[in-house]
Amino acid sequence: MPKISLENWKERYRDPKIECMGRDEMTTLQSERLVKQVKNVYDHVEFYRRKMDEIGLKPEDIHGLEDIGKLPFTTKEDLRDNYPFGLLAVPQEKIARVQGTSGTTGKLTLASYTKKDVEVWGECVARGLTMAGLTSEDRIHICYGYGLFTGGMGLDLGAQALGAMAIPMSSGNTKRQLMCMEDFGATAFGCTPSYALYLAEAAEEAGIVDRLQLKASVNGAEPWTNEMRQKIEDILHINSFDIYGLCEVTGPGVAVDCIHHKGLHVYEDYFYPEVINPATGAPCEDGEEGELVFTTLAKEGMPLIRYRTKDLTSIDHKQCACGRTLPRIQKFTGRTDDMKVIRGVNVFPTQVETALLSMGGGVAPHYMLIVDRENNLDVLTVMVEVSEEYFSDEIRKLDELRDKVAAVLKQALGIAVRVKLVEPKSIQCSEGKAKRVIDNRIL
Ligand code: DLL
Repeated sequence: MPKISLENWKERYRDPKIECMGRDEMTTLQSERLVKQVKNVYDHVEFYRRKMDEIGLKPEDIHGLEDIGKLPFTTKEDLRDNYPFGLLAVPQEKIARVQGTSGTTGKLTLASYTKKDVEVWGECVARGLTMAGLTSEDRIHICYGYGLFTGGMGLDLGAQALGAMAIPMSSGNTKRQLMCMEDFGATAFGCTPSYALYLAEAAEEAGIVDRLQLKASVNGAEPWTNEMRQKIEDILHINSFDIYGLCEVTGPGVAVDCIHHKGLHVYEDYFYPEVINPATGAPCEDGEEGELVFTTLAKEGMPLIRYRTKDLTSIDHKQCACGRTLPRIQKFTGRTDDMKVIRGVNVFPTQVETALLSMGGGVAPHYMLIVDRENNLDVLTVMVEVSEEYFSDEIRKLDELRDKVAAVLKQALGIAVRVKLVEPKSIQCSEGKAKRVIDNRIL
């Protein structure tokens, strides 16, 4: 299929009223939802009630968006402290599904959704798929993982809401992915951008690009550049779109970019975005870089008030060339913490530390993570210092230890890891905050 050019692109909206709503009308809608949500969490979530009481804030003090700055922030650490179900605003039997992602301490970050939350999630993804030019006639090959990770289920729900055909492949086995793409006549696919490029190159190598009927891809869960998008588009002759989300807020479908690729449109009727200075908490101007913060305006299961994503970006409220008034966030420039997204999986250096410490003898908790991109796929190498006695020992024992460390790390992180055992004291100790990650990827 030839790639559709910008000139020939017909803008489509799933919900034109919301997507092109005037600023005043949107502010009124958001204000009404915020007031209701604040009262809801105050009445039903002890954590929020306590936090508001501590600063003498009552729900009646929140009259609309203009008062949002009075509300305290919520952090990933708050989620951890209330793990797994401490932040629910409904009884547990109302929870229709849970989704999760890696947390900082080996525990998951868990998010709970009611039936209505799941519907809203599907609706938001469907808005994004529509923005990518897809309709009920499309066949969407989903090679995001299914499971606690929101990628597979999120795209699936979006395809369902759109009335399109979902092809739930999950990740892995590239040959089989390509065979099914061709045999089932997939017209679109979703996966991480790094895997999309890998798939594209595999299709090219196998000489099957012309036999595929693809016209679009929807990629996210990790940072990627416009150059990478162009590469995927050029190989497969498709249009590729960036999709963002996090399980706490909803999975994929919090924001998606349109054909103009000038930022990702945030579905602000459900997820109110703020960009703040991460050090002071003060709001940033449009165009100024800071930390993205979300308030879930209509979430029932686990509503979040001013949730700090740790993702760094800037926001633009000007109307887009596509006609949408939904504000756009720029591609992320990094995070405020040391989390790395590797092959779509969130990895914290502290997870490595916890796993190494749990192993007992043989290894020291001195380590370094090195992330590379080989053949367009992320590769994680973990350098680990070995205790003195092991180093003077026979090679076989070292090999065994390396395999054991690799198995333990794979179990802890959920991705395969290359392990390099190194001599004691060979990993550089930095002064002050330890530098635990070297990221050689050009993102
Ligand atoms: O990664 C949800 C998702 C699935 C988004 C599939 C898109 C496609 P989590 O596992 O909770 O959720 O990880 C969320 O991943 O805070 C960002 O740091 C990063 N991230 C997600 N999407 C993008 C993107 C899913 N498009 C964390 N660009 C977020 C850059 C992204 N980073």
